[in-house]
Amino acid sequence: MTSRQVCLGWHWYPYGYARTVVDGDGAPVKPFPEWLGELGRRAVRDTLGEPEAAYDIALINFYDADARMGMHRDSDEKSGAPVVSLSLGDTCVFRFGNTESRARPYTDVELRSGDLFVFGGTSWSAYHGVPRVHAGTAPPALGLAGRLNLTLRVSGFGGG
Ligand SMILES: O=C(O)CCC(=O)C(=O)O
Repeated sequence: MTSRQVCLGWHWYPYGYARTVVDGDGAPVKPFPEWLGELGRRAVRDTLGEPEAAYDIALINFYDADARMGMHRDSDEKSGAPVVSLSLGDTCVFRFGNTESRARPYTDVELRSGDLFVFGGTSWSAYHGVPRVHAGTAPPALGLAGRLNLTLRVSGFGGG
């Protein structure tokens, strides 16, 4: 992965979560804001009609023109609640694969600024990645050079 990442609520590192930036400066992780939790709940309500889950993690990835994210699965959370992904800035190619391996079959879709994507049910454990960013395609009014992606997740860790 060559995107740059910051986390809210819980800090992800390969391959687990911590309350501090254990693989960086050791600082406490920044809080997860309530408005992002509401955005996650609303997305799941509107797309899947599923009962509301308590979102408590945001992984925020910044992609410059050369950044990529390899095929992987999100499997370090204890909850199987849908993952909500929100894209801002440059358009990317998002590769959505299968649940067995990083290899084909997969589908490439373009995620544009403002697109919201929900991985629920069996899709929750599908391999996925970002093989390409189309530099310079962000809406000018956003004032963002590059791509930001936020994924909202439910840790299921309990205890707050
Ligand atoms: O940037 C994206 O659209 C995908 C992000 C992702 O796969 C992740 O955070 O696990």
